[in-house]
Parts: sequence; C-alpha cells; structure tokens
Amino acid sequence: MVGQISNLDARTVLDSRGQPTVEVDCYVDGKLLGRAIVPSGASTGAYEALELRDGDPSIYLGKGVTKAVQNVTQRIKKAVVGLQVDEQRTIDETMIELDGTPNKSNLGANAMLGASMACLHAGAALNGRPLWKHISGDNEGLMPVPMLNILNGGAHATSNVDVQEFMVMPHGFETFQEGLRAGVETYHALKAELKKDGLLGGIGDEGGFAPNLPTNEEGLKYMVRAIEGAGYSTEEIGIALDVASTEFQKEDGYHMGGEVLSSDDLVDLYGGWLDTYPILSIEDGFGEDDWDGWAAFTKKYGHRVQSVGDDLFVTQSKRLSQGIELGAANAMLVKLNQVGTVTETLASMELATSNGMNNVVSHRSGESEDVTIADFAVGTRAGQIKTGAPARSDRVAKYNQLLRIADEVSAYKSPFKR
Ligand code: 2PG
Ligand code: MG
Repeated sequence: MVGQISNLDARTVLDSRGQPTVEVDCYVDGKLLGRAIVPSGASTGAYEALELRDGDPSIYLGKGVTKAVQNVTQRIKKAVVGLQVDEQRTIDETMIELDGTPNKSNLGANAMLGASMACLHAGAALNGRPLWKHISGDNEGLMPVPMLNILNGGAHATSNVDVQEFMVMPHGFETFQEGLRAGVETYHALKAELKKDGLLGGIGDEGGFAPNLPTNEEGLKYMVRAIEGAGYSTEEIGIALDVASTEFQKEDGYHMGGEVLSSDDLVDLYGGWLDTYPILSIEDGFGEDDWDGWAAFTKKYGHRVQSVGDDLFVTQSKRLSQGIELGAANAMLVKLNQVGTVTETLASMELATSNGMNNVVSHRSGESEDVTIADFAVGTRAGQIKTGAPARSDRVAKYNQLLRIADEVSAYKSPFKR
C-alpha cells in the first residue's frame, strides 16, 4: 500500500513574537511530504482548545513547548503511523480519541494541530495537487477578500487604543490582485497621514501602525483619511473592526475609552459608528459570555453589518450551535488552532455556511512563515481572510501565497458587493 504515514517528526521553532511554537514534519512511505508550523494568539478566548506550554520559568519564560513536541513524536506518531495520509478525517479522529478530553488538554491543541496540518500538506503532495485544490476537492477555488489590519491597538499594541484591529476591506474590485493592491496602497497612505500629524511610531504585532490616539473614533477617521488619501472611495474599500472586547470587559462592564459601558451602550455606540463610517464588519463587539449583547446587536444591526464571532465561537461547533439558536452573530471567525484539527474546523465552517453565516479565515497574532491559511481560505471558499498588515514576512507570506494561487484561481466574489 502506498500513501501511508511512516513517521512524524517535530521540533520547537519560533513565532513572529519570538515565542517558541511547534513545527511538525509528516513522512509518507519514508519521504518528507508535509510540514506545518502552529500559530499562537495573544487575545485568546477562554473557550479555545488548550495550547500546551511547559510552564518552566527558566526556559523561554515558561512558554516552552517541549511537552507538545514530545506528544507528537511519541504518542501521536504511534497512533497515526500506518494510516493513509490523505484520509484526514481518520487521522484527526484518531488523535481526538487518543486525547480524550473536551479541550485537547491531554495532548495539547498545538501538538494536534501541527500533526493535523502537516498531514494535510502531505496528503496534497501525495496526490500531486496544490494544497488549496486538495482542500476544495471537486469544487472550484474562490479567492478571499482580504481584511488588512493596518492600525493596531488593544492587546497587540502598547498604545491607548482599545479597539484591537482597524482593517481595510477592498471589496469593490474585480480581482484579488487589484483588491490587495488597493489595500496595500491604503496602508502606505495611512503611514503618510500619521507622519503628517507626528504620530508615526512603532508597529503592532500584526504589522499595522500603533499610534496613541485620543479616542477609538479617531482611529476610524484615520482609516477614512487613508482610504481617500490613497485615491479610493469608501464605496470600494470598507472598514472591518475587531474590537476584541473580551479583553476589556470587567465585572462592571466594558472599560472603553476611559468609561464603563453596558452592552446596551455598546450597541448604541456601534450603531452611531455605522451611521458615520463605512464599516462592513465588526468582530467580537461583545464579550465571549455576553450572549445577550451579541443577540441584541445582531438583531438590530445584522442586516447592515457583518457581526463576527471569534472568542464567542472559538471555531467550535458546540458554541456555534448555541450562537445559531440565539441569533448571536452572522459570521464566524475561523482559526484552526482554536479547535485543534483540520476536520473539526471544516465541520464548524460547514455548520456556519449551512445556517447562512459567513466564514472569515484568520491568522493569529503570533504567526510564522507557514501559509496554510492562504490555501485553506481559497480551498474552503470562505470568501474572506484576515491576515494582518502588508508588513513583516509572517503576514506578507500569506498575501504572497494568495497572489501565487490567484494565477490559477480568478473567482473573487465579495460578500459585500451590492
Ligand atoms: C484576533 C486574533 C488575530 P489573537 O483576535 O482575531 O487577529 O488575535 O491571535 O491575538 O487572538
Ligand atoms: Mg478577534
């Protein structure tokens, strides 16, 4: 029989923040056919699958991943060697069973996802197909509309801006290449605008500028200035926000802009922003347990804006089902490491789509040269991807991979085209 996993190897490598993370190699019939690096978040949701860290403060400040690496090279390897590498579901189910916990705390979601993605790559290589085609199967690929995070705040910056991500969405273009170019030119225009005002300082974890601003709304104003400064209209390029509000939700409410706001206050605040700015999408506008806040907002404004659950759903079918029942959101953020296997990610996406919701494939704030999510977005026909600013190779690598894929896939259909 050909096509069987003959070995899994793993090691500690570094992510874009200089933190250790897991890299896995998948060997098939004695040959190295697939490799993947696991990303890592900073604004992680409480319901995410567990990222296994050693916790030894003398090594990488407690963030070492030697146990996770060992879990790949010993327990996971033992369980999957001999399986057909292109039977992704069997491989993932074998690992899930071996782990035996609801949150992957036994093997570690980082160990499991590394193995899962390395096998996915190896399966594609075995069949001589590009990864996106291996994922799409009989379906055509679809280029995603990119969300470029050009202004960083929250947990990804040291500024005073609460909103974590101000992204541009070039939705009014015919091709991915044109859309990306418009987004990149807007990034450069933002730099010029900030420079003019003496606000150009460092950049955040995802490559966007990270100025101190008097208010969150000031960030929105800069976004419009940047879009127009680049010579585009707000009809062609919209704004997407990731408020990441779980980060500033305390017992007494949302600590935002120096005030303490209730869920209702936030609904009104976002409503006001929607009236004034070309916002197409708001992610994590409410905290991960504030189901009522989510449902109230989506009920009132869901016809005007994409309401995206990240920390809320953590890419897990169980949480998503609850959200569907409550009408909590109309889109799901897709992060493979929140759930820990390719198969479970695909199942959650399918559940979202079959309930009329959008999927937005996403990077983590800690990334690497691994570009799996670029192919994943095209192959699953998600239609949207957020993968940072066009700055630093950990972010740019994804856009460059999408540009390569765009040589073969031209379909580029924005969910926002009117
Ligand atoms: C998010 C992500 C990615 P992190 O909140 O959507 O931008 O951030 O990886 O830090 O959770
Ligand atoms: Mg988020």
